[in-house]
Amino acid sequence: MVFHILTLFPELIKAAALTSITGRAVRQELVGLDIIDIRDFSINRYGSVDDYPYGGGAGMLMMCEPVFNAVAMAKKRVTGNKETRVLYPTPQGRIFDQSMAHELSGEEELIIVCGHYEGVDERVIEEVVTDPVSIGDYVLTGGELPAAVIMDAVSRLIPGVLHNGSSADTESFENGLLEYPQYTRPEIWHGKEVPPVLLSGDHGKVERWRFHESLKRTGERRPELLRKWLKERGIW
Ligand code: 4GS
Repeated sequence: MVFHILTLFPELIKAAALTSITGRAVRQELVGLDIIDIRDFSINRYGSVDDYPYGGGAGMLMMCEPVFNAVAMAKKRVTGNKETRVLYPTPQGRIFDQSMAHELSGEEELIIVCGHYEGVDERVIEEVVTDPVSIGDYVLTGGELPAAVIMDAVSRLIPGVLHNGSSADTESFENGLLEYPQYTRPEIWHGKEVPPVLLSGDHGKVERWRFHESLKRTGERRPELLRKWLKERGIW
């Protein structure tokens, strides 16, 4: 997987993507990271990439031409002549979730355009963006953190990125349920005991307990997820 990230804040993308497991994946070349600084595509001598919105109002908008030319550069760097999806983080996009992470992990390369300020001129969005995507219903300062979220969630689904083989698919959402609680040493901490079943050595019993805890948690904390899970199995 190669991510082409278009941004005015390359340092923010580097800090997020080159740390921890995603950083190791980049160093091992399981994931490619191509950061394109939109400022390099300014079309005036002042190096500006933003301008005032027509019709007035607060803040600045990113101009068409630098964004368009930065996307053209990213497309030139895509290996072969593939149709590459161009993601644009925005609260107006499709809500990003684990199933979308799986869908995107099947792509060979992805381009993510990070808007900053109040956003990007609508005309260039219409022309280049294939997938407006939202990481949730709140307003951020830029698309860099959403891009980092998407890269993180997608990268850990790429074979070899997680060393402990199966850990990606036992976690929350992979089975449509929240994850069961987990414990490590010591056996008693602040007077609280680790659930004895986990010390029993009976794997079948442990599995059943974890499944029961997953169902209980999902019902308590995310009842809509539990309903969906039950419906998919014809139980609701
Ligand atoms: C989100 C979000 C977001 C919106 C970017 C205002 C700068 C900002 N992007 N999910 N302009 N939530 N974007 O808040 O994806």
